[in-house]
Amino acid sequence: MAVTTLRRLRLRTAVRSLCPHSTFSSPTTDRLLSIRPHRPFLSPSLGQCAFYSRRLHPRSDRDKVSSPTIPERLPFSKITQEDLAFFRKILPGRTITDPDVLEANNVDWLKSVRGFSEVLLRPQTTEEVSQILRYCHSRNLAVNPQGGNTGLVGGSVPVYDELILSTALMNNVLSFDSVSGILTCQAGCILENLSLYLEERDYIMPLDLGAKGSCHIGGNVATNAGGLRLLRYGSLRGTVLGLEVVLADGRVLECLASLRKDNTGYDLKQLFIGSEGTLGVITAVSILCPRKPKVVNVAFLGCETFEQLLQTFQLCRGMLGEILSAFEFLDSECMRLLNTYLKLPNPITDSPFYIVIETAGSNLTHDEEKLHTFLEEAMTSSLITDGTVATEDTKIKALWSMRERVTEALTHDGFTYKYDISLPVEQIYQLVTDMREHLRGKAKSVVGYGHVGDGNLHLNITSSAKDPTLLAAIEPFVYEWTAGCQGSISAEHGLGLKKRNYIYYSKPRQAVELMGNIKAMLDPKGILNPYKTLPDNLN
Ligand code: FAD
Ligand code: 2HG
Ligand code: ZN
Repeated sequence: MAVTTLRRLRLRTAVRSLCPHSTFSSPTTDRLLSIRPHRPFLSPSLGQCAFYSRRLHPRSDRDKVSSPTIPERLPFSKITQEDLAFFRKILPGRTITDPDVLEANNVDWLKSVRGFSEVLLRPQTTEEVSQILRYCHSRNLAVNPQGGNTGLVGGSVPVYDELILSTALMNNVLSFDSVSGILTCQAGCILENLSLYLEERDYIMPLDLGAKGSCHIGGNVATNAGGLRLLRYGSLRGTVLGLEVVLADGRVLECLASLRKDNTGYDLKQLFIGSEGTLGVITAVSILCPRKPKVVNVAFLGCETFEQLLQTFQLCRGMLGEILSAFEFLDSECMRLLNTYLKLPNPITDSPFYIVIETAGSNLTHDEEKLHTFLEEAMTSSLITDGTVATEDTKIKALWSMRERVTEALTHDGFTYKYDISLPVEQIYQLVTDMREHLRGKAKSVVGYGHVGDGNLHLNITSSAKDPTLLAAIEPFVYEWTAGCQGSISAEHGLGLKKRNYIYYSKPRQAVELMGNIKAMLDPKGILNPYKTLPDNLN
């Protein structure tokens, strides 16, 4: 029986290489721009209902959050004609005030929050960013740094009338060393463009994510984005070697070292990685890139239980070892949404869980043999029930779409409540099961997917429209559950506007206070991305 099933696996591989997945759409560079969901915008006051409609009940010191509401507009200056004249002088043709153009910059990717900025600044150089911030600092004007605006926690758009400082025109590669693999580029380079640039030179970016067609490397660093390759290449905290950052008062902090090792004092760049635009504007990044693997295989597998999925992960780590580059999962609810809204057919038989395994190595025979031995073992032990393997680029992309496009499919299902949770890996799906039971049909869909290899669950819950009653049932349940397992309430997306008041579920008060001290030291007037990341009382 196991042999038959395995033969089917092999057969599927062969069939895939003969007939392309014509029904799959392959990713394009502008895909993200064309899939913006169409749902009504929320004003900040309405947004309040969405994200802050209830107070948390303090149970311990950690839980004593300040008022979970959007704070009043802080006393920043309002932009004047003189201010505009200054910006137009330093950024001729790149100081945008046309409300139609500004619309896309005022609304987040999820169309869940919107700001009311009247000015978009598009600098091209670090010197221009420095001039902008020096001026804003002296005038007490608030600034919202923005990259590709694909952030999922409401951090990328203004809350009120903060000026939007976009890195869209800061998109040059500054240098690439083909011996060390160190790339230095401006912050506004689109991740996918960098990947293409590197692939031509036999290298790849150490990170990859579904938003690659729009997100900027500066935005990735500012959110410390994880993504699909973290299992293999680690976090940006390890691969980013240097940063150039413009501080709130316009000073340029040049920490753009391109060294693998550098223990001279505090590692200041780490402060800016994951700081979500609240401590400085990242203007350039130096990053260590891995060699492009010669052979890539992707397996899409079906599994009956999450327990078996975890056992498959264990087996996979042991048997694939150094060639394993990703281990991702989605549940059958995700598959239903992919089928329904994106018309992506299931490439294998229906299963409660699906796994995407990627191997990346240098020897075709060695890698394929390893993968097939692993698959044979997984099938013989009945850990997986069905599967298909892709070896060609277009088919690999098609299989990856099944995982990467879940976020997009969800936007068609209704209003989405998103949770990005880090947990001990053996507990990650229990939260989905418990949440389903807890909500007892109150939600339209409750789906689980994510980065198993990193212990990172994406729990997404939809309803046909924004639903405060549903929200009240989800929160603080989800945060208490997570804190109960010593998990993190934000594994990789950051806190932004939406999650900042829940920080105490994952960080002790003392640590949050220290964060406030650092913010006050680097940005004493609080002009950089106000109302984000830190809780209300520290903003
Ligand atoms: P933006 O959204 O523009 O900004 C995000 C934050 O960074 C904001 O707070 C902003 O102020 C700040 N910022 C941006 N640029 C700078 C800068 N130069 N200097 C200082 N601050 C700056 N995230 C993951 O971790 N893993 C995933 O797998 C993943 N997949 C995604 C898939 C989809 C379809 C989408 C829509 C999002 C996904 N994300 C994922 C969310 C992720 O945070 C972003 O996609 C990405 O890292 C943000 O980059 P951006 O350029 O769009 O930044
Ligand atoms: C992913 O891993 C992203 O696909 C997005 O981090 C997750 O939309 C989400 O919740
Ligand atoms: Zn993710």
